[in-house]
Amino acid sequence: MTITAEERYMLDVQGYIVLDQVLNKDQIARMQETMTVQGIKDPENSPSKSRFGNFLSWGEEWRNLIDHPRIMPFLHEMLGPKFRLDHAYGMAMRAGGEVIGEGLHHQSAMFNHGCYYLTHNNVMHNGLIVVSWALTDAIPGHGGFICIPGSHKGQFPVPPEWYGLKNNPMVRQVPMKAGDVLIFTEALTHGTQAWTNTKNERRSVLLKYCPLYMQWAKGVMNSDIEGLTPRQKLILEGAYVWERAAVKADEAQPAAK
Ligand SMILES: O=C(O)CCC(=O)C(=O)O
Repeated sequence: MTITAEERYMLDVQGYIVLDQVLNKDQIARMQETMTVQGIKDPENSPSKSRFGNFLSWGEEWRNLIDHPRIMPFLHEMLGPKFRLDHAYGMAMRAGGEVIGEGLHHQSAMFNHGCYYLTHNNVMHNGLIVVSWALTDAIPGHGGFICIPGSHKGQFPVPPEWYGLKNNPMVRQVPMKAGDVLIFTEALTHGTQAWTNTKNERRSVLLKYCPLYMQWAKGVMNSDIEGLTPRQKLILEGAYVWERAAVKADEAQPAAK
């Protein structure tokens, strides 16, 4: 299975795409419940402190985010058939929090630190991509993920007055419903806007993938987790090229309950 021409065009032009309703209501409710049981509630109010990890050991539903059938064609398209999960974290934010660094990061034309987006011969090449699963709605005005659409291809530096969030006409908040998935290239100028919804937290889970030869994070992720499938274990391997196996796209996962 491949992505459609429309999906490819959107990704290339915007640097991101939102896939509607990939998780169903029951899955979201169960995942919310797990988060609460794991103590992820009333998060501290700053983007760095509101992050949480280790959720791949929270059960099958969480492990299956790694190679969910809806995202597999995007991983193949954006990273090629040999890719790896580099790091992952969740975000739980309450209204009234601060946003560190005014919320935007990554400049135009970055090719250092593994953060890049290129196309060559009709193929996309990315240093790092993000698959962000929304477990709560982020409606317009409520904050959450923001970006300058198309900036992953920018060649001129972002003007300093447009590298922050105040009165920035270039920045868009990307609205999402619980169950939607946002996929973006890390080369996009993007960030987090303070959460303003007082009724519920922002809950998102972000999985970040690299091509086979690259490692972004300091360490390799723990793959010693009970229940991981052989394909999931392969995706969790460290960076290397020689004799690395391709990640098969056509293996089914157990059907969602
Ligand atoms: O989803 C967000 O709030 C932005 C996350 C982010 O900045 C990142 O993935 O680098």
